Amino acid sequence: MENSEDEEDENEWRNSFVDSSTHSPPAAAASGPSISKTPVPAHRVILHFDLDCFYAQVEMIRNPALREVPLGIQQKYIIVTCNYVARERGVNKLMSVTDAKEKCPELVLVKGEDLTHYREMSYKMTELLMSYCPLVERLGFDENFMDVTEMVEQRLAQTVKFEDFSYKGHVYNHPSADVKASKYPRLALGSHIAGELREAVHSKLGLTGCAGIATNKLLAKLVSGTFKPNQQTTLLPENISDIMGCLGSVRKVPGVGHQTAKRLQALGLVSVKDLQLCPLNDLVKEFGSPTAQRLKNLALGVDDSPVTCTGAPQSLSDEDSFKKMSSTKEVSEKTQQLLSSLVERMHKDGRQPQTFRLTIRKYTTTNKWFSRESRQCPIPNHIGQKICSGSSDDAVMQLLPLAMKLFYRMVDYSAPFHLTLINVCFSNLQTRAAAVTGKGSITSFFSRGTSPKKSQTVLSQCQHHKSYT
Ligand code: DCP
Ligand code: MG
Ligand code: MG
Repeated sequence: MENSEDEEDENEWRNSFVDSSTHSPPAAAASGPSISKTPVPAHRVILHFDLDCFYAQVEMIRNPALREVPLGIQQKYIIVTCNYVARERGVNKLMSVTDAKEKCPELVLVKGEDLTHYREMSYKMTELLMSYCPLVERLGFDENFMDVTEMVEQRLAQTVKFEDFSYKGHVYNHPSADVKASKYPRLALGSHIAGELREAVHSKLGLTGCAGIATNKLLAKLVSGTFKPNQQTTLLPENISDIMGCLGSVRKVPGVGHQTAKRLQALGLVSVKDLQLCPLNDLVKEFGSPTAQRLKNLALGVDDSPVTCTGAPQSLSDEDSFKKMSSTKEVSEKTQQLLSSLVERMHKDGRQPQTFRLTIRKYTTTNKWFSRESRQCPIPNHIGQKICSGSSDDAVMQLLPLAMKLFYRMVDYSAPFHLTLINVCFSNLQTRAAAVTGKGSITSFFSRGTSPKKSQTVLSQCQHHKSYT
């Protein structure tokens, strides 16, 4: 929570659905079905995976003794997540440490401010899924969408008798034993693929998680948490209105964020039902046609947005927040510390960053969380090369004066100041191939340790799949 995830992860979350008031979504994600130019397959099978108590699982893998005890992962004064032993004893995600200790005095706490291990495991998970089918899209650190339509079609062609098997796992609002696979055979096959993938994730990475199986991303995400932990649920088309109706507030619809919910509330629309019943024209007046249509569709469980191959992050960043920082010495020390870990990650990534950005948050009583300011500058080639070649200490020492220059452009240090956050970010990341062709590339990220040939194949499949989006 305190350290930022890769920016791309943050953007993905917004781009995937509708609430993008501060980011412009890519054309494909922005377009509602009414203006979408390229058709999507009629019978998609989309999976959504969400790992169980993710940070806690990573810590339990690192130290198996923690499996037996109630475990909380602490960032500053908050328990960002806890294992299921702790949840049985009344501890919840995002509880304050004080409240959690009160509920469960025997709670064991592990600090979770350094995201290195979580990030590594997160990308291993995506990479593993991509080795089965390249159409994988990350959503945050512990979630992935996967479009398995083609895998399903291949299996469908080989399957003769559906009477012999049923759905794997739960079926939303049905006892699953009662539903025959011959009813929606594609979803039934999808449920088996999801089961196999969850098994692979468990045997290869030691992680458990939930999966949702449905005909689009929105529904797959909504249904995946129906039974937790370590279970999976399929949503049949006839139960779409049930699951949407259960949501209650519009805020529960993935992609309807705070800003959109506020604007909907101003129109008197609070529940999903209100949104379903609202005349489209009223929404068009407030949001414009594409967004209005998109909102209406989301409320009805309709989502044509494609699963978009994530590829490597577009930028790498790290940040820390604190109660008060008010001297340039502290700013310089903190920036140096953040740069050290960022430069190390950048080196492992292998690409050369072209741009450096410094972001700060100044303390204000009125607008505590939304007052970030940033400045950026190009990174001189000789520093970029130092990052790539692993001369990390040198690179940090040369980046620090650049960072401080950007800082002085935002803060008048001759007067008192009060910062609550510093973020350092590398963007415009270029591979050597990209430097030659002048194009951005995502080849290096997932292919570390694999042959270039293999990553090329996966990528060309990605591009092939993307072509229908
Ligand atoms: N996280 C965080 N700050 C937040 C929300 C989440 O640092 N405000 C981190 C900790 C979680 C991870 O992201 O482990 C994934 O978030 P989830 O909401 O998926 O929660 P968990 O995976 O921990 O639990 P669950 O089993 O309910 O999915
Ligand atoms: Mg999770
Ligand atoms: Mg999650």
